[in-house]
Amino acid sequence: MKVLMLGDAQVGKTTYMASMYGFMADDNGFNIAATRDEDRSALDRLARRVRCGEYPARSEFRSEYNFEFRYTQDGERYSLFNFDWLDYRGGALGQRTDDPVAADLQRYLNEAQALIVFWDGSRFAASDSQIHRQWLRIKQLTLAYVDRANENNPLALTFLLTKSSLLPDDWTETRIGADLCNFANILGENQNLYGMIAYSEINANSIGNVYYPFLHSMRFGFRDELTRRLKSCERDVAAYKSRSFWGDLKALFTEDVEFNRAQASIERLKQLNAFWESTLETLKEKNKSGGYVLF
Ligand SMILES: Nc1nc2c(ncn2[C@@H]2O[C@H](COP(=O)(O)OP(=O)(O)O)[C@@H](O)[C@H]2O)c(=O)[nH]1
Ligand SMILES: [Mg+2]
Repeated sequence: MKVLMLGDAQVGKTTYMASMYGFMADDNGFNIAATRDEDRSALDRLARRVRCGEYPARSEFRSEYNFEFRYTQDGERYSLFNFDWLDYRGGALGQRTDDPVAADLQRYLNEAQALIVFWDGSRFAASDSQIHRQWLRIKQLTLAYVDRANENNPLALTFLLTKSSLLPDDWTETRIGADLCNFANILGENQNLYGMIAYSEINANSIGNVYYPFLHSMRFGFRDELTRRLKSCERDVAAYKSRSFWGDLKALFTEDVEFNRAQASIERLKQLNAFWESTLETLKEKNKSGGYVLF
């Protein structure tokens, strides 16, 4: 699966990703690991620095990462699936649609199962027309993504308001803020789109609200992978059950390793699904306590 971060240069995408990685790379419960060695050391360093309040240097890292999503309990790791995390540099946002970078973005918008739209919390007050154009462009790209949502392909969308310490109290009454709320209301009518508006402040004292946007972004990737695995195990069990009488008779006297393995896998997957469902439940509970709202 693919998760796409989209936002203008300097809105805080890399900072968010580093902080999210620092939080999620804890090898316990649901967690992630960078699959490439060079990414792992770079991200560890980046996460450590961000935790100390040091922000990433401009264009220090490349824009595509691959992570493994897994579950760890009592030191035992269960690998779930790999996913791409795309840090889409905002510089390309202003480019023309026939530009190769813009075409690349279009491809990402067509493939992602989760989109995180970054908006700088300090940019609500500004009446700058360039910022307004940027917002219109963001909306246009968001619509191109949302358009793909359907019954068989539900999508997750997050508007992440970064640098929330700089977010004006009356942001919902600003021109862009009011438009964002209105936009979310309209998008919320789409039953196949799962939306979130989240606020985040990352500095030396705060790792930011990084967990819930991440969880929200993973929901359909997880669901699809689990369904795929369960179906595969169930096919194995069905194949076992439909085999010949002689095969069954033989199985009575010998231990059928494969059958037992398939049954155990199904149990394990069901258990993981239950853990995941209860994790997603926490997303609903905290809905009203600040940090984010779902739409
Ligand atoms: N106050 C505050 N500043 C932030 C935060 N995140 C990023 N910044 C500032 O924004 C700059 C750009 O962040 P960066 O993550 O590199 O943005 P990117 O270009 O979207 O990847 C940083 O150098 C920080 O000065 C945040 O959560 N709070
Ligand atoms: Mg960056």
